[in-house]
Amino acid sequence: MRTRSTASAALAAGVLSASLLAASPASAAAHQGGLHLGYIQYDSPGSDNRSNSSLNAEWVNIHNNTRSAIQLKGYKLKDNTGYTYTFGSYNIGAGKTVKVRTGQGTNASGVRYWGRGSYVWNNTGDKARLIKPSGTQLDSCSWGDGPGGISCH
Ligand SMILES: [Ca+2]
Repeated sequence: MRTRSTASAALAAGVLSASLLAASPASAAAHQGGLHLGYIQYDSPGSDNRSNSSLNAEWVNIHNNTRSAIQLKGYKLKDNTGYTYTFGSYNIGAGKTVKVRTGQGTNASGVRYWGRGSYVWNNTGDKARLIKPSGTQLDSCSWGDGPGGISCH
């Protein structure tokens, strides 16, 4: 009896650690399955001359990897300094991507313009956050000093 309960305890522990091991890839998959930050081109190519085209070559992709459209009104993008972009009404379809460019421009399907006159994403390292209208942080992505961009997933 004693031996049997020890054996079943060991078996239960084995099952538990197996489920813990399985939890990691499952939660990563769940994360990618949601609305999340995609590629971030934090370093606008060429010299940072603050021209509108250069500002717009700095951007963030947000990807909707769910099976439903999501209304982004009130969702926010925020950097380490506290600069914040708040979405107006924008319906992102299932499986779709919306690009938020730093400079000025005319909003269209798949692209939103922050409307800034200076860069937001630091080339020397920064952190992007995607925040729900409730204030809950949905995703974040950070990078260090270096040229180019980062694939957040
Ligand atoms: Ca930049």
